Amino acid sequence: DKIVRDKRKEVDLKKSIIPFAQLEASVLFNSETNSLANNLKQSLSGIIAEHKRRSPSKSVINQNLNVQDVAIGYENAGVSGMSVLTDNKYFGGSLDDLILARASCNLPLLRKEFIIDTYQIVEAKAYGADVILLIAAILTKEEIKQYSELAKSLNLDVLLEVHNQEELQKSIMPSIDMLGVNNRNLKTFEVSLEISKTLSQQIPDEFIKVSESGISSIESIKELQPYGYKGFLIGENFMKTNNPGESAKGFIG
Ligand code: IGP
Repeated sequence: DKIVRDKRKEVDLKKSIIPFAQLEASVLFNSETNSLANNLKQSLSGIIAEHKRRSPSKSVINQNLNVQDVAIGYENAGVSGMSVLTDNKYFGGSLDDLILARASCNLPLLRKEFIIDTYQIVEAKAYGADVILLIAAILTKEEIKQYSELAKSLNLDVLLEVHNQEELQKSIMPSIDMLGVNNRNLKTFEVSLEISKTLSQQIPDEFIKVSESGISSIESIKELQPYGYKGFLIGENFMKTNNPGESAKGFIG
């Protein structure tokens, strides 16, 4: 669809400016990784708090905050990890946001991006990410395998996002650490926690389960825990407030 086509153009343009080999060189200076998967296993809060300025479903969420303050706030609140949107066109994010978050906190950082090329994975590592997101809806099984194996070789954790059974079936492979079930239908933007509940039974125990999107209360988390969810990706609910860190604290207690 449109997002993927725009992303293709963006990545091709970047490759012409910073060649792959040059990008790879900067990775050498950034070999340490902070594991989100381990944090979720040790069941710290389980909350993966997102930095998101706007979205196609909601347009503006919050344009007044700076990412450093948000990162510090989330870390103080005791979240298990932070997600940083780096897509500019649809979400108003950038790689600068990732770098600034990296400089401001020690949380495991997820690069939230539409990954369609290995270039973006090396880039994620070079800009300080610890985890990448792979979206099953826009990748073939072979791409999921290739991209997740590259990520593992760079010491990055992999969060694979699915929305239905078919996507889940093609995505189950050993190079995936965490399986994220997106409660939001990316085509209709409709949100339902039932999707997490239904798909949970089909996720093998060796994968850490993460529920994504539309989580707006502690009750939602309590509702999902019996289904085996250890991670909860929350964006809008925190970002729509003036102090996302404080809002996250309210979810952790
Ligand atoms: C966060 P919410 O409803 O709490 O703001 O959702 C996160 O799950 C959502 O931003 C997201 C997303 C994505 C964004 C999930 N998968 C893929 C962009 C691309």
